[in-house]
Order: sequence, then C-alpha cells, then structure tokens
Amino acid sequence: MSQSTLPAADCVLVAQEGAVRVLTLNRPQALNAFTATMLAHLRQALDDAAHDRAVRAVLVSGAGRAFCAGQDLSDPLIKPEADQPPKDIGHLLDHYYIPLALRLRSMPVPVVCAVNGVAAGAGANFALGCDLVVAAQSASFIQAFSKIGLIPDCGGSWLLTRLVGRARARQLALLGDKLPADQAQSWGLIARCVPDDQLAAEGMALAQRLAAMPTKALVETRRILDEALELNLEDALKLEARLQSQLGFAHDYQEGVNAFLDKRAPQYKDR
Ligand code: T3D
Repeated sequence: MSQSTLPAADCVLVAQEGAVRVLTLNRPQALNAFTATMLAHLRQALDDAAHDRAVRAVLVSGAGRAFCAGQDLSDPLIKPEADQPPKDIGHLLDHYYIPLALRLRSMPVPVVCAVNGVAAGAGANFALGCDLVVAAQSASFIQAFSKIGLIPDCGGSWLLTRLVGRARARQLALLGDKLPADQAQSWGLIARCVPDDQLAAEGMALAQRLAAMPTKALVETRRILDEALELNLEDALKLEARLQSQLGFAHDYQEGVNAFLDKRAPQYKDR
C-alpha cells in the first residue's frame, strides 16, 4: 500500500496509510527528545487525526535509533541558566504534557505505539499511554526522572502501578534503570516485543487490524478498563450495562451480528 505524505511540521511527520494515520517523531539527532514546539505539533497531529473521520487508528513511532528521550533538557524553556533564578517547569507540564496525555486518552480511535529504540522519561510514558505498545527487541524503557531530581510525569505516576504493580513500579521509578523490551513484555508493561526487523510491519499490522474493527466499541473498552479500576463491582456492572446499551443502538453492533449470521465479513463504519 502506498504511503502519502501530508503537510506537517518537520519534527512530527504525518502520513496516511489506508485508514491508519502514521505519526513519526522526527528529531533523531536528539533521540527525538520533546521540545515545546514538538509537543505542540504532536498534540496538533493527534487533534487532526481525531477530527478526520477517514482515520480509524493511529500509529506512532520514532525516526532513527530512538523512540524518544523525553523532555529535551536543552530547551530554553526549562534549561537552567547560571545567575538566573530557576524556571517554573510546572508551566511545561500544564501547557504541554497534561493536554498531550489527556488527548491520547480521549482519542476517538485506538492508538498503537511502535517503540523502535530507547523510550525515556516523558517519551516512555507517552508510549505507555497508547492503547497497544509493540517494541523492537533492541528497544528499552527508562523512567529517567529520578536521575535528574524529578518524579514520573506525562501520566507515569498513574500508569506505572496499574501496569506492573507496586513493587515493579517503584523499582522502575526510583532506580531509573533501563528495562529491556523483552522484560517489559514479560512484566506486562507492553503488549509485544518483536525482532527489530519486524517492528514496522507488526506495528502497521496491529493498527490496520484495529482500524477494521468497531471503533466505538474499542474506545469504550479503553474507557471501561480504566474506569472500572476505580469502581466497586456493582458500579462497574452498571457502567458496563450503560455503555453496552449505547453500543447496542449503534450501526456497528447491528452490522457485527448481521455479518456473523450471514457468514460474511463485517463492514464497520461508526467512529
Ligand atoms: O523540565 C522538565 O524536565 C520537566 C519534564 C520532564 C519530562 C522528562 O522527560 S524528564 C526526563 C528527560 N530525559 C532524560 O533525562 C533522558 C536523557 N537522556 C539519556 O539519559 C540518554 O540520552 C539515553 C539513555 C536516552 C540514551 O543514551 P545513549 O547513550 O544511547 O545516547 P546519548 O549519547 O546520551 O544521546 C545522543 C544524543 O542525544 C546526545 O547529543 P549529542 O551529544 O550527540 O549532540 C544527547 O545529548 C542527546 N539527547 C539525549 N537525550 C536528550 C538529548 N538531548 C536533549 N534532551 C534529552 N532528553
């Protein structure tokens, strides 16, 4: 299938392959570390994908040998300067990381992350915030924050314990050691670890597969899996019933059942 390149800022490349919007973090000389400009473009690219009804899944990856080294520590917005008072780095979180993490969580389509190399700091937590994470064998995840005197951000404080439990979350966040992709998979931090030369194909295959599925049901599945963690059983059952009732009125449920009964492939279109 041909990949057409759409207009975009250089630091985040945007392309379309079938119903999949492909976003590539593109500052390989700095291991795709996030500058404020890049964070703004990434959020805009996610907004654009969310608003384009031709998009049924998003695939995010990185250019070069890394996925993303987290916040660019040389960005003038946060870089400490001699003889100047410390800068308020909370500003960066309020204006860039919080909206980015929330945008990811509220995407109306599933988001697959193909982690092609090291994912550190906010780069790791942005990846882990995606719906399905597939990583190359040579990739790794680093909660680099403690090494520079910070706490996990970009959703890390919320995600880590949920993904790997208290002991492993603390080990990752306190020590800031590199977790190889195969161990990340065996710990349940990510969905899959694949040979390096299969990453691009595997990421695209997952995204294409999700793009052909009933999008609304996938997005509500994401929602209930997160929300149910905070609920007691009875409230979770009630939320299941409410969402199931809504989905039951949608085209895709009617189509799924009819296709099953007709012994044909379903054609889903809700978003
Ligand atoms: O203000 C705030 O900080 C709040 C927000 C926080 C969110 C965060 O993400 S905090 C965490 C920030 N990230 C880090 O602390 C990771 C820093 N990077 C590293 O520890 C290492 O680079 C890696 C373990 C990721 C990879 O190591 P390695 O040996 O494979 O590569 P390298 O040689 O260290 O890096 C290659 C180049 O990328 C190098 O530039 P050069 O010397 O070739 O010109 C290096 O400076 C640059 N680079 C890597 N990470 C960053 C970076 N430049 C700017 N910011 C980075 N985060």
